[in-house]
Amino acid sequence: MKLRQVTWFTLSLITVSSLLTACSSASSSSPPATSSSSSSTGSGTSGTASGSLKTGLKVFVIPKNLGNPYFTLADSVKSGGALAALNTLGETGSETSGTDATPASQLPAIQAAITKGANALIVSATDPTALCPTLTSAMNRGITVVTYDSDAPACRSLFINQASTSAIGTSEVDLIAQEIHNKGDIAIVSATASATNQNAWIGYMKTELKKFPNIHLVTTVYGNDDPTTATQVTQGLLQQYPNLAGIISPTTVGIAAAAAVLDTAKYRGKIALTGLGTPGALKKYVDDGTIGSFELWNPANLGYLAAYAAANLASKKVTNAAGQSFTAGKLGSFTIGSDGTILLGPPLVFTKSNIGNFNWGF
Ligand code: RAM
Repeated sequence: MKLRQVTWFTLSLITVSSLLTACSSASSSSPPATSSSSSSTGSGTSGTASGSLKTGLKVFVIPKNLGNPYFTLADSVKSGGALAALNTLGETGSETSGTDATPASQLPAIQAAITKGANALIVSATDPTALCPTLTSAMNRGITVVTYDSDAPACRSLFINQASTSAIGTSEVDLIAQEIHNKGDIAIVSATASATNQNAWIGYMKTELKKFPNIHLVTTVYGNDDPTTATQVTQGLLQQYPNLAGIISPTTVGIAAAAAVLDTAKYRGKIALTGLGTPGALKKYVDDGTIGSFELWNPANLGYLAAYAAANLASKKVTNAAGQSFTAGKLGSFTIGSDGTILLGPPLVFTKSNIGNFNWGF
């Protein structure tokens, strides 16, 4: 194992152990009594532990799509995600989007939120080019726009980044390289071709692959964050590239679909699989050897942090200038970095030895 890998794994394992307590308390905390979609008659100011943030803000959480378990974790009250944080802060939070991870599906939800009098939008961008005209006009009307998970850099104030973009891309390649002993053809099963986060990670994967002259990326296919499509494109890969040694799927929907396809005697242990997935969905594949290791951050913490960032920004407690800090409840203090980006922290690496400690995700 190379030194950089050792450092990455060590960091991740440290993170695993230090977050164990936080993860379990997040999932066991009971939701507040306030309804996540209750109506509000206007914003006020609270003098609570959150500081003098405005309360009653209408905050719309707009994931790439509804029905994606990753975003259910990031957003919901039950998981301790964005809506839980908004409830705690006394805001009026609701989650809305389309059912497909496309701008055609997501844009009407953004427009409807603006029409309903949104004070703040928390958006995972399906396609920055398609979304920016609407998000820019929202900002011009004084609406706070924060992105999380997938950025739209030209039309938001803050981006809540789940983990270092370069480290995700680099480590995904390092994980598959380890599995296939630095040799063979690999493919990527991505989400959508227009998603900022997927493309940024893939960009860093391609850079990292230059260090592995005997590994060849044969293609990238797109499952569109849809289980059926992800299954079909994975099956297509196996037919088209019978000598495939490994697959990287940096999407929770994609890796779960690919794992189900590879979980047969024909492929298990012969075609390596890694990517970004939830431990709840992938534990059985790690246990039976279909997956050696994969990564993810805690999606609920990502949504929770995005909610605190949006509330602080909408309350004018921070701007998007670098160097300012704010407290995000149980997660502690965060500082705004360059380009208006706030970093959640290093992701976790899940293997057979630790996956039993995590049950979130489905
Ligand atoms: C999918 C989405 C999301 C990504 C995760 C890892 O659910 O594509 O944007 O961050 O996977």
